[in-house]
Amino acid sequence: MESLILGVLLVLLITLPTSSCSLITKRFEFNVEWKNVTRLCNTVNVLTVNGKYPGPTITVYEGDNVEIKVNNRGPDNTTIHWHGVKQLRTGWADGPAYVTQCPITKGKSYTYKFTITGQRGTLWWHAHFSWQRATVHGALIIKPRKPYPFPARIRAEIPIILGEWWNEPVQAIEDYMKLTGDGPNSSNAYTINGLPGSLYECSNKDTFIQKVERGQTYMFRIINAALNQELFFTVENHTMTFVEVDAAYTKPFTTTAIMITPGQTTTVLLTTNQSPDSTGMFVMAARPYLTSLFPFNNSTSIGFLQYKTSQTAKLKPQEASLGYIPSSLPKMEDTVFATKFTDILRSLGSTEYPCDVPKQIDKRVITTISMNLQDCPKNKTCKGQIKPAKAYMGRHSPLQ
Ligand SMILES: [Cu+2]
Repeated sequence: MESLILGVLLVLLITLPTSSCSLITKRFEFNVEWKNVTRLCNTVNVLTVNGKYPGPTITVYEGDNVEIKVNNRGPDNTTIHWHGVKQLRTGWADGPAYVTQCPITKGKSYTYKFTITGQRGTLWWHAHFSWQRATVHGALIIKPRKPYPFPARIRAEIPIILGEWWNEPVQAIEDYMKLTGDGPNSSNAYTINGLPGSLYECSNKDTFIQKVERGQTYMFRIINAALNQELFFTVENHTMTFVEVDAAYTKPFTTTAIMITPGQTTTVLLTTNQSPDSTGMFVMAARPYLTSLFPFNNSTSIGFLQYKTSQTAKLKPQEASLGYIPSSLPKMEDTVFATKFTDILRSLGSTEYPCDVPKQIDKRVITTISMNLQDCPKNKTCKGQIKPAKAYMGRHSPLQ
């Protein structure tokens, strides 16, 4: 009898789901397809997901199973990478072409299946073939199953995707780079949610405006989808409280601006506690952090936070603060700010969300990364603006 009860218990244990194993499967469908998009008075046929630039936001809960069917309706190979998802026991669903999978060829489909385990916060997805990610990207938001570890009544969640825009197909830039050995051409504009903002030519109507109510706290889910640049981001007269990076909670800290690296994602809280003027507008702005000899785009993308007031409904973006860059936006070469900001970043490290890094060090490894310029080889024509650049990574492992 005892063995029968034990046997029944064993069967139940094997068949019942555990708390970490979700029965919920969220399904999405992505059509990778061309779409004409006009920015800076230039119309470019860009690759998109479901005709959207930036692409659709995926929202799931921690523990969910996720299935995304990707249909390749473009002419080239493609894959989608779920940036930052740990992919425990589903490495083949990660997405980098030729690394974890063969690319999805023209006209074919592939369904990515994975489970979100032990992560919550802001991540993103992007194409992982060639330079397609310049326009094929979007937010991947993981809602927590438990309450947030910070006190907040969130009025709304707002994805802020920082990106770059080129006035020509990115494939042409990549091809030219390969042909010449030169660095890639700079982008023509930075963007906030796909819009360059009114500081750029032809862009008054292509300016991101987020309507908010006064006296509320908003959760900004910020993603740096730029291909090459670290970016500063600020909102005029407001502070932001940093609470999470790359889907891991941080010790909260309050700042007037943030720095975010390409591929990085973060969540900040912003309270609308200012007294707006009659326009209701506050400028949000992004510009690169860069100290480089190479040619690059050092312009600024702006958008607006617009408080809902009785007068603001009729205002157009070009009527408010046109051409204004908030003083809280760090200057392009502000290494002091960038360093200070990075130094403050700490994981939450609470009992509930511990920072489990190995503390016993067996071997120390020093890695150096450098970039050099190489003269054009004899009897060859180098067309680049600069000498071809070569990146090196060396490793030196001293004895214990
Ligand atoms: Cu990525």
